[in-house]
Amino acid sequence: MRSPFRPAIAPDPAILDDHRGLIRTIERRGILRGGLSLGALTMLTGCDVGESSSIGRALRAVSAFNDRVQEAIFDPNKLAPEYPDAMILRPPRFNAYYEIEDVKPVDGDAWRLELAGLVADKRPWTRRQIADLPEREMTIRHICVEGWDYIGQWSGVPLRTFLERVGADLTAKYVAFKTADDYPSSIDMATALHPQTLLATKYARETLPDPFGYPLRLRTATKLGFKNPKWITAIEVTNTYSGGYWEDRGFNWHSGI
Ligand SMILES: Nc1nc2c(c(=O)[nH]1)N[C@H]1C(S)=C(S)[C@@H](COP(=O)(O)O)O[C@H]1N2
Ligand SMILES: [Mo]
Repeated sequence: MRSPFRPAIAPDPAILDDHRGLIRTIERRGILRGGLSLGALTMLTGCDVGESSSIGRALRAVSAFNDRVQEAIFDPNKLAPEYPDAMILRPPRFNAYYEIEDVKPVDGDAWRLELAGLVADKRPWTRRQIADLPEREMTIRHICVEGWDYIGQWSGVPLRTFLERVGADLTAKYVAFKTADDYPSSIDMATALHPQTLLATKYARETLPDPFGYPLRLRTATKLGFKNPKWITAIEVTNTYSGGYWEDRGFNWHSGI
């Protein structure tokens, strides 16, 4: 069954059709991680070297334009479709910027969720404290830009509930995340407050398995897979744009409906 839910504007498929293939290409060509501009990506995807910077500039402009359009059309009250339990994929499909064998499990007892930025109460949270918060469950479609998707069921505290609890400034522009595997990510406040945006601690009603973000990950029904950081260690509420792992490598920042 095809879902009617598809991101309104796909994240620059013309630039990058397979981000894992891209990483391999980047590694093969010996270009350092982190120092890659969209212009360099354009070169990797086969454009003439001489044109790369102007094309890069044009692509960046298109991407920034897409971000503005997507933000403007985002409907905070519109819910993404949910599905019956029978459709839940077990186990879920794994993805990261590295292979599943290289996942380093997080020690849940030592783990703390740090808070930063425009938040009144910055005391760190333990796993138990988070487990005591009200929980919501959602069975939604996970869509990866690589071109695959699956139905998954996640539960956890709505990010809105959590942000209210810690006295976050809900008029701030962004909510940014840090993770145990150095995969920064950030989302707009409207998405952070959407009812289908959770700090998930469970998959299919069981504690999240290590590869899928134990002990805490973001799960939002209105964004592409890469905007759902796993193994979250810190949350910052801010008015300063901070991008993200794939966002800094050319993916559309908004990447949602
Ligand atoms: N910390 C972290 N979160 C991450 C990633 C990652 O590499 N590191 N990959 C993203 C991508 S591209 C996808 S599609 C989803 C995959 O989530 P899943 O393994 O639960 O299906 O996680 C996202 N969150
Ligand atoms: Mo993805």
